[in-house]
Amino acid sequence: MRLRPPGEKDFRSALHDPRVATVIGRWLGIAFAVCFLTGLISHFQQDTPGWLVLPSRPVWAYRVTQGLHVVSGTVAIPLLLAKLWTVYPRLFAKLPWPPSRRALNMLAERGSITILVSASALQLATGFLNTLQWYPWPFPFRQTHYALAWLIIGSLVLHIAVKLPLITAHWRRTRPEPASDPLPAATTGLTRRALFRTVAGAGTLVGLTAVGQSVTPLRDVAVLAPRRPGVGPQGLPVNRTAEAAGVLATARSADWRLAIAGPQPQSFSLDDLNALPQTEVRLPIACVEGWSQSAHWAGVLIRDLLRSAGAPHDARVRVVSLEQNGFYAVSELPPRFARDPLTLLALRLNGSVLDIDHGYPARIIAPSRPGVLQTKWVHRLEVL
Ligand SMILES: Nc1nc2c(c(=O)[nH]1)N[C@H]1C(S)=C(S)[C@@H](COP(=O)(O)O)O[C@H]1N2
Ligand SMILES: [Mo]
Repeated sequence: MRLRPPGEKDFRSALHDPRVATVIGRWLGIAFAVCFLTGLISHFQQDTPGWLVLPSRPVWAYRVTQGLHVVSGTVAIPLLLAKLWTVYPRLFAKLPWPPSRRALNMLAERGSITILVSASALQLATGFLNTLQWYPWPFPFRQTHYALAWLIIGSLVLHIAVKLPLITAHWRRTRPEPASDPLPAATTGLTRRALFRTVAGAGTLVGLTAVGQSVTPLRDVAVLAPRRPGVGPQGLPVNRTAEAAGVLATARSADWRLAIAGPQPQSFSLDDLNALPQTEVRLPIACVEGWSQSAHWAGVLIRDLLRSAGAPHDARVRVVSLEQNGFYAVSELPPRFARDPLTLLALRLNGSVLDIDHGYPARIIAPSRPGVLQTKWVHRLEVL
């Protein structure tokens, strides 16, 4: 037997066909669309363009969108693997020789698919590692994730446009066509239906492990999650401990005061704050890394504190933590969140004084915002 490199026709499983690629491609398309849109929401929460007004109700909106983001991204991993397996024999299709217009088209198509596949693989892999709270790379995660997202969506739109004739031809289930191939397709192995079931099952399984980070009854299936609902001091997970943030001493110091820089600067001791009217809210922490959980918070309304400092109604506020140099040591409250009747400088959590790891003596809690903006160990509010 003469050895030769494989050609496209050597891959004879009936599952390497456009119908399978179309069906799995549809699922993948939905996962990518959900992931992209929810990702934009999260990005704009953290980097709000001037023209954008973000809603603060329902209070769980961000929790749901970010949960969907992480679930759709996780589910996309087995879907992408299945899709690549279905179509990889196309890699062995021979480019026509001598170079013709058709060969050029094929090359351009392969180029755009290379971008789509490599960007998607990088995006899903780094996103997944992020949900495991592992950042083993030197670049800033969110900005890179955002840029890759646009690259993926752009090349995906191009890919769909190029494949549109094939997609529409295989959108509906068709009777099997007589094989145009002289070699009949292999009839052993998985059927299409079995493949679809396997892929859907794998997607559901990994999806559930992601959902388990937010839905308490499912927390035991969150097998990969570093943080699970209900597990942590005061029944709430912790992302960064006081020790890791280097605030153990300053946060416990008897000299702690809250300073408000505004038209009439103010300074409050913890006793002063406790003596002010207290508000109770039930709001979730929704971490960008995928876990979320609701809790009872009590403390002083930010808008009352701002009023005491003579801040205007539409003031923006910079929130400063005792933490030095951490990524989340400073955050900003846009006017609509600063004056919200649910936005607190929280002093208590689930009925007792804040645990040091949850931000003692005082932290921000606001409705429908990413966890990264719920600043802990606050000691300064600046009216901007
Ligand atoms: N100062 C400061 N605040 C912070 C953080 C931090 O690292 N430093 N982490 C944030 C992140 S990423 C999340 S998800 C929430 C988690 O709050 P918790 O630890 O009280 O559950 O706190 C936020 N507040
Ligand atoms: Mo977070």
